[in-house]
Formats: sequence, structure tokens, C-alpha cells
Amino acid sequence: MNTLRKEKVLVAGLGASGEAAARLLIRLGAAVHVIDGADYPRLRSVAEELRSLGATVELGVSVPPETTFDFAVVSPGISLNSSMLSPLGSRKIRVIGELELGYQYARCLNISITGTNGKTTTTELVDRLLSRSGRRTIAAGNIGTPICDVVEQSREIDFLTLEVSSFQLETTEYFRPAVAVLLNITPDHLDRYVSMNDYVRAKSRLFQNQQPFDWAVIQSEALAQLRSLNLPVPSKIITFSANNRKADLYLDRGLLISRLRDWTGPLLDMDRCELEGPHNAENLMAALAVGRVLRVSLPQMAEALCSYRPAPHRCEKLGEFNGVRFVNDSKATNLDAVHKALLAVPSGRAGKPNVFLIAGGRDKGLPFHDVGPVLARRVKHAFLLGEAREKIRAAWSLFTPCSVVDSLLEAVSNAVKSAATGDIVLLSPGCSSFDMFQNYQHRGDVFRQAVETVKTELYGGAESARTTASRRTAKNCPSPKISTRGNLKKSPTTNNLSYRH
Ligand code: UMA
Repeated sequence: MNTLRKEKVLVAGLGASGEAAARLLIRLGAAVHVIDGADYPRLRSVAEELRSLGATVELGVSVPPETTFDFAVVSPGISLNSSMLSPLGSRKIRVIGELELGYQYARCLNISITGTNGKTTTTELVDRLLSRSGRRTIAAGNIGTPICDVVEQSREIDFLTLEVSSFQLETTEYFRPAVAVLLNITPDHLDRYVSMNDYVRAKSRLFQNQQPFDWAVIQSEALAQLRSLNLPVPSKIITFSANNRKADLYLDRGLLISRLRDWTGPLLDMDRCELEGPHNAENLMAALAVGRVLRVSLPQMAEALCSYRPAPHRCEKLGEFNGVRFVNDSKATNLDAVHKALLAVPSGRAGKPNVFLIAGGRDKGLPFHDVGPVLARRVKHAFLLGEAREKIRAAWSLFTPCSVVDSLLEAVSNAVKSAATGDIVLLSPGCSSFDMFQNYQHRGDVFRQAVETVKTELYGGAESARTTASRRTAKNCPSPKISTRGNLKKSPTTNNLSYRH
């Protein structure tokens, strides 16, 4: 498929999407020139491979080369206003994103899913219900596999199931989903967008090329946001909501119910599913609506959705010891996700705050005080780390006691020091991870390790802490003193864990 034989193409960024775009463009016969602002060993080895395929690669550059290009393909993480991309506009070089490039060469329909939160879960749910009902699909996009990596496979499948970010939507041209899903829009990436309205406009580009015969599956509240800005949705709309019973699909006492013509009545009981909480009810409703549009039978959908286990780092239960539960929600990189996690974890006795919240990281310009009321209701103490910790402390101290820490291990140790039976130690950072970690997965793994370390300090790690704790209770034994890191010891009277310095 040498369809770009004479074209000179600039690829900006050499992360996952830049590399995939460069490789596809090379296969298409283009003369490819890649630039990236960074320069480190892994990037150098990718650069070497691309050079061996004929590309020109420059690392450590922050402005585009002076030579002319037919068009440029940009990575989602690079802002159009950056010094790397803004000169291209003034030089009238056409700029498209990696998503648009992949879309133009894909040979099947796509179902595309966006939203501030729940994109990955819903993409996995849709991918699963399609596969389980015999449709051939590949999940790609923001979920991790760039669309340009799967373009050639798209001839042999029925649908691409794409997780799509607002960054990717900024640089679309003809991109058109057959089924477009918008899960929710809450403040995020306000370090990139001038205002919330700009962010909503970027999300709305999901629908801009849809036709009247396409489908839009939209949360009622998000549809109202689009309408308040006069942003059109030209396709057939199905709404869903966990909080609005006028939506086509809605939540009523744990049941997901449809009022759609020809599909009326209860669809799914949340108790049958591994996913919990109203936000997951909305993810499930969105997946059900997609399945309905694609004529998947309800029993097939129910089987696929109920047997889905949440991926790691999304309110992931890391177990319980000494009556204290540990939850890894490292994927929560904005405040709406923190809010949802605080509502999803079990509440304390008599509704008292029972959460030790670990938060912080790189600030995305978010209004931290917005979650104040839920912090006041649910959080016993917040441990704050990373670049944003002082800013968050200033915003949250009115609502809950806050302290700053230098590491996740310090946060876990200090939380365990004060935690009582029924309490929850929750990592839900509300910030991106890039100040201290490679990505949110790395942050979640470090948290998991910190929990293990503290557990091992307490119980030696030889057996499950829960078992150990209950055996001790049964024998009425005093609990051990722990010698490392400030003499962690268990108080026999309160069942609390405390430090003796
Ligand atoms: N770079 C520059 N100049 C800049 C910024 C970045 O040269 O001003 C270079 C970096 O040095 C790096 C490369 O660009 O080498 C990184 O490009 P990128 O940030 O676009 O990252 P990719 O590795 O290409 O990953 C992207 C998505 N990342 C972002 O949107 C930030 C991945 O989503 C996605 O999985 C991948 O493409 C495949 O489609 C991640 C993400 O955090 C998970 N997404 C955001 C989110 O979910 O909130 C939107």
C-alpha cells in the first residue's frame, strides 16, 4: 500500500503514537522526518531502528525543521500551541493527529469511546461483549495500542473499538465513528485547555463528522453540556445516566433499566457484576447501548459484562489486613475520579469518615477545593505528595486534616499508624503521575509494593495478614513489635497500628 510515495511527512513526538505513525508512513512509502524534544537511551534505540528503515530522526529538538512538508502527524501529548507545533500553522503545513492518520487507512468501522473518566473500562467492556458475541474487534487508541499499529489488521475484523482522548480529537479531520460514546465531561487537563468550554469543545469533535445514520451514546449530563454550547450531535442519540431517570438507560436501586422503544425494562442487576458504583453503572449502560445498536443479544451481553473484572489501578482492592482495607485507584488522575472513588468505597460506621486518602502528583490546573464537601464526609486524613502537594494542602485543609509526605511508602506507613478496623487506605491521586513515576501503572505498582512492605514489617510476610491477625485474636496473643522504620507496633486495645519512635 505505497500510497504516499512522494509525500514528505513530519512526525512530531516519538512515543508510542509517534513511533506507530512513523512506521505506518514508512510502509506507505512516505519520506518520514521524526522529531522529539527528549533524548535518552530508549528513544535513541527507537530512532536507530527508524533510521535503518529510511527515516530521518532528530532527538532533543523543540522546534520543527525549516524544510517544507506535505503534512505533519502529531502525537497527542504535544499541544498545538507548543513551540514544536505552532510554527507549522504559520507555515500553512497541514497538521493531523496519529488517530486521524490511522483512521484514514483503517478498513473497518469503528466504535469510539471518550469521556473524562471510564474510557478504558468501557472500551474493555465493549471489546469484550463484541468478542463474546462472535464479532471480530481490536481495542486500540488511548488504551495503549496506537491505531496506526493495527491498521493493516483492520481488513480482517468487523470493528475497531477505540478509546479516544480529547488530545487525539483536537487533530481529527475526517475521523467518524459509526458508534460514538461520550461517558462524562468533568474538569481535567486544564493545564492544556484555556477553559472548561475548550475542553468540552475538544470532546464534542467526536461527533462532528457523524451522519444521521450513525449512533451517539451519551450521558444525559454530558449532552446538556454540549447543548449549552450549541455543539451539534448529528447522529441518532441514546442517553444514559446514573442520576437522571429520564435518560433512555438509567439506574434504579442497582438495576440498569431501559425505556428505549422495543427494548423496555430491566437489563442488568449490578449485584451480578464485579463492577461497583454509579460511575461503573454508567460504563455498563454505555456498553449495553453499544451492544443494542450492534444487535448483540441481552443474554450474551449480560454474560460478557458480568464476568468482566476491573483492570488494575481502578479502585483495585489490594486486600485487607487487621481490618484495614487497601485500595489502589492510581488511574484517578482528576478530581471527578477521586470523588467517584470516595463514593464507591464502603462508608464508615454511622457514616463517619473512614478513608485515609493518598493524593497528589503533577497538577493539571484542577480546582482542588471542588471536592471539599466529599472530603469532609468521607476522609479521616489526607496524605499529600508530589509537585502539587502544597497547593492541595492549601485547598483541602479546611475540609480534612492534611499532611505532606515524600513517598508512597511514608504515606502508607503513616496511614496504617492511625487506621482502625473498618478504615480504608485509598490511593486516588487526582493528579498525573509524571512528576515521580513513569505513568499511573508504575505509581500503582509502587503503592502495591508499599502496602506489601508495611504488611511485611508487621507480619513478616510469611502468611496472609488477615489469617495471622485472626489467629492472634483467637489465641488472645499480644501482637508483635516491629523493629524497622520507627518500630511499627499494633496496639492491643484499639486494634490500631501505631508507631513507637
Ligand atoms: N514530546 C515532545 N514535546 C512535547 C511533548 C512530548 O517532544 O511538548 C515527546 C516526548 O518526549 C515523548 C513523546 O512526545 O517522546 C510522547 O508523546 P505522547 O505524550 O503523545 O505519548 P505517547 O507515548 O505517544 O502516548 C499517547 C498517549 N499519551 C498522551 O496522550 C499523553 C497515550 O495515552 C496513548 O496510550 C498512546 O498515545 C497510544 O495511543 C496515555 C495518556 O496519558 C495513557 N492519555 C491521556 C489520558 O488518558 O488522560 C490523554
